[in-house]
Amino acid sequence: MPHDTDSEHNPAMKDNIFQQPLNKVSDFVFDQSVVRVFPDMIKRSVPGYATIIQMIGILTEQFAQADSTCYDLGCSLGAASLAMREHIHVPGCDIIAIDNSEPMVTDCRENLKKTPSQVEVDVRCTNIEELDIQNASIVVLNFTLQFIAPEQRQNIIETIYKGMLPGGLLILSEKIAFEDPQQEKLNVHMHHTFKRSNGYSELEVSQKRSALDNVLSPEPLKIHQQRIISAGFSSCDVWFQCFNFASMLVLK
Ligand code: GEK
Repeated sequence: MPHDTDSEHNPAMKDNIFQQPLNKVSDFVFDQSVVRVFPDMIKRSVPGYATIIQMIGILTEQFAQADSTCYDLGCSLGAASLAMREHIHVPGCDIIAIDNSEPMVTDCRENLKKTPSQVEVDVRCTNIEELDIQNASIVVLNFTLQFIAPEQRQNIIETIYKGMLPGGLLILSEKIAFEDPQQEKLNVHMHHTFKRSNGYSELEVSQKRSALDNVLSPEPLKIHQQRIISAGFSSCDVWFQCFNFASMLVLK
């Protein structure tokens, strides 16, 4: 009898990482146990994630330039790369996908192999703090910059700006903070309510929050916009927001 023991590549694997009470909650890492449940985790944790991925595809049709490269920085399992790949219809346009988690990169490569495409995707295991960007028509930072220490973020945004072609698009999606404490409290509460409505228990929500405390630093939209404009980009605005999750379209 065929028996499916290969749960590692089963996209339907449920995230129960924080289900049991832990004596000590360690800092969150993108290891094999996270990779295994990642599609379920991100769908149940980030409001609007599927919409954002779909729109990355739609935006790619508009912004991918012939003989250029599209970058997916912090690519995880390659959802944004897959969306871009499906919508690149210009000649000579390829994709570079980068993540510094080895298990993510391994499974990302497997995912990309599942569907044939003429568009080449080069998946690299690298730290985006050591970024080399060249000839880019599109750069995607889909919930990745939030994991970089705030003091390193300006440098990364400047490196991206320098490597982008005129008319290029940066898609920056982030968990955000609010300057108004009332808004901060309400939006964090609504996000947690969203997670509870997706089946996470109060314990799971609170243990995950502790695990991310030292690892994920949300900033207010104003800080992102100032950083982007001071790097040289000509325009930046929010095209999607749900509670404390937002995505910006940034034009060179
Ligand atoms: C998606 N964009 O599905 N260098 C490279 N990668 C990094 C670094 C770094 N310094 N720090 C973190 N990462 C994806 C979702 S998830 C978002 C992005 C989330 C990687 C990390 O290994 C992980 O795969 C990804 O950034 C963040 O559209 O889990 O909330």
